[in-house]
Amino acid sequence: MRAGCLRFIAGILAALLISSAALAGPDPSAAEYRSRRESLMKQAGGGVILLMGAEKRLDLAPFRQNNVFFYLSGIEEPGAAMVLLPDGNKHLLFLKPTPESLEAWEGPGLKPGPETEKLHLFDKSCLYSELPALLAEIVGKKDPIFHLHLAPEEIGAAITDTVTPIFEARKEDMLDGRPTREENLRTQISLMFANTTVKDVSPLMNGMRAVKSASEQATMRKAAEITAAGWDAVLRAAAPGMYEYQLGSILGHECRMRGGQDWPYWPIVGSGPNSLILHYMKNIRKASAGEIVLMDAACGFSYMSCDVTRTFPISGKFSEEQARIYNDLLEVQEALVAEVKPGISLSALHAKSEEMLAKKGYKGRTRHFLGHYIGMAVHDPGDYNAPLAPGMAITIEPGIYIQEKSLGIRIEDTILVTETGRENLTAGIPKTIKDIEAAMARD
Ligand SMILES: [Mn+2]
Repeated sequence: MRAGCLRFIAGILAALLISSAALAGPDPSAAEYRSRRESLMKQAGGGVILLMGAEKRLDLAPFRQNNVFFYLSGIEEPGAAMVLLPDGNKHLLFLKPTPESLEAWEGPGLKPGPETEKLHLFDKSCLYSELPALLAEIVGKKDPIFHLHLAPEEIGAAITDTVTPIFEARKEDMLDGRPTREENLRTQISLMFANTTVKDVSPLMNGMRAVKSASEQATMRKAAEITAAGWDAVLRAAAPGMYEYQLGSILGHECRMRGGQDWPYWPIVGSGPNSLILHYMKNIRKASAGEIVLMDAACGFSYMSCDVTRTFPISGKFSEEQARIYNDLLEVQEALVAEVKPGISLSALHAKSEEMLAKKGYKGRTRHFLGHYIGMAVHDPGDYNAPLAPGMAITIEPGIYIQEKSLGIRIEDTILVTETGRENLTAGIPKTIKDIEAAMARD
């Protein structure tokens, strides 16, 4: 195996390789993953791109690939790495096959070889243990520019917004001080190769992920569709005396029954005073008659997220006061959704939201920004001041929070920006008082 990989690298250096255009894989999505890698290489403009997949999990839960590695390969295998060589357009995959002693427990896993290369449209696959020696071969005689992904990897429900401050605090802790996995890789590469320039591909990756391809849009629609089925079950089942976790569990069950495997974020199910806690995730309280439930919960599908909030009366009927405030918010939310189109920014939409809510008497009652980008991560990275473009996806989620009334209301939809305006992916989930009450009245 080692000799084969080294010979392959020698071939690259001599520029004697066959064109990759002749390759054809049996998995149609493999071609899209390959073209994403090619696009990244083009944007990087030379040098070696080295990207690490997620490591084997420490718990007994199914493996989940990090978003960037999945975006570029579709491969779900612990401990994989890829090396992309823009000069010559060569894609190398490195794998840590399951040891034979563990195959009976974990299954065979993905092994290096022609089958894997054909399936995933890589030019060569090798053992991960060969990677350091191969890098030395590649870099030894060439311009040592390395492109690494230096932003912390996102896995599952992890989002950069929340992960970054956790890692910062860890670095500042005198009893800890650990660098991130990415910073550590940068250090290791700098120790292995003298005079190395390291560049960060995170901004390029963020830019690519921001605009959803047709297949990504279809996956987001699917996530929204199963989310809607879950919400239908939640609204039918909701009744006084239910625990918050039971409402979340119903949504989760309906999603799993339809092939959604992971939460894009843990459900937030706040009844009564808990409706005021923006990221309340304990979900342990019993909802009592007359109370509002703010439920921010949705399904993921195949590494794409959905994000929905609905606020409903646990008894099935809004009180007069709840209805008045709810309708004020709904009017603003619907007006803002109608404003979504290419050219406008999330910041501009947020300013409009604050202005409209202030006019209705809710100045100081909003607690958060209007929305965020969404995609593989529920909060996809992106610039809130940049104009929206077709193919981008965002949430619109204004909220009103009145502490002294123990009342929090938020209404949130996942919106795809189109050429001419928007497609509200979650429009099918009841949102008007009439529709919510009708959905809750059914058996
Ligand atoms: Mn959201």
